[in-house]
Amino acid sequence: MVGHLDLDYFYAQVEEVENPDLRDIPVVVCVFSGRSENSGVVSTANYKARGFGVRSGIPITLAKKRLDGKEAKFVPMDREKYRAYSDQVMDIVKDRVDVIEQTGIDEAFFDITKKSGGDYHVATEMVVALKQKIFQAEKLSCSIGLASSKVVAKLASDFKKPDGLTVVLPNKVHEFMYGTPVEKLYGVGPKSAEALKELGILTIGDLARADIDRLTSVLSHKFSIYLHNAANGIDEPVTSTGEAKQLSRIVTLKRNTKNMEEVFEQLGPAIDDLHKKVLEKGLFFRSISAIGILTDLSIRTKTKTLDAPLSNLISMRKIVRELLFALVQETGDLRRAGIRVSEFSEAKAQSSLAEFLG
Ligand code: DGT
Ligand code: CA
Repeated sequence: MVGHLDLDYFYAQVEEVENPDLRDIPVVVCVFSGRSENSGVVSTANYKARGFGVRSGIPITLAKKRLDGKEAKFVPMDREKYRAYSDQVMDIVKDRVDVIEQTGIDEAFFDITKKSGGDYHVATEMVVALKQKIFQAEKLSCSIGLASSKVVAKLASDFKKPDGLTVVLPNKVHEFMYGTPVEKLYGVGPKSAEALKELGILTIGDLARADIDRLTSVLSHKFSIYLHNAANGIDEPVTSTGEAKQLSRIVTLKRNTKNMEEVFEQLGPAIDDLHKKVLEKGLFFRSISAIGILTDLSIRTKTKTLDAPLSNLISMRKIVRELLFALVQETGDLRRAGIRVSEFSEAKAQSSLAEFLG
């Protein structure tokens, strides 16, 4: 019982969450190269903007042309911010599945065979609840595919977007996959699609029925076997990508400022929240950072590495305060501020170390 979760128009959706006025207009997340005012490419866009032909990878100038005369918003990409949302979503998923394998900032496979008892009805209900939880906690929608293997789940999550849920029962796998163009299959890039086309293989069904020897005439043996299995809905199991290596929280300040007290006060709830998370997970951390995002959206951090792992709130607040103090000495006004902890160790191992140290 495998799921694939993909957050919808992720970067643009985060921008909508932070500024709900954007929900009704085209939103374009841009990677400005800085060479001239509009040079750079589109990272992603919301569905309103996609309706006007705005896509990932097109030049910003072209996107502006396509949205000419429309009330649209062009925002600079802010990966640190998207990372914080992603961490929070993945945390929610982790708590509700057996194993999670994160494959990108906005997507992950998960296995819920044990938690659902292998029953598709139960699993479907669990996935519905998961989508609701993510929406309630982060205001983000996602699309999920549920199936018997990763390749099928991945195709299923892509089947209905945004806010989709597609369940492919084991006896429907062939029907679901066979008519789909082969380039939609996980792992098939434009080059291999071209090679397969030479053999007359256009759909996943063609690939599933093809002789492996024919495939090895244009592709490597290993890849041929992978593809043939994948086309038949067979894939590797979900392998854990492990616990998060860092946890962070970022807040947007009420106004741009470098006043230390003002920033620290607004950061307070985020520190409390992060501390709660650290406790829940039973973790200790050795590295702690204050993050400042300036008005030009550049990011500055100050990090402290501790001699001994820590998890207590008072120390956390004190250190963040020190780091923040050092940070604002070197910057202009901050627009957003945050905190990050990393280099985790588990509480249990640490308590014995603490005992040892007396
Ligand atoms: P969707 O189709 O609703 O899942 O839309 P996205 O925007 O989530 O698209 P996806 O899942 O392919 O990519 C996840 C994020 O990765 C996306 O929000 C922005 C970023 N991204 C995707 N393609 C590009 C690209 O060509 N350039 C850059 N800079 N970023 C990209
Ligand atoms: Ca996505």
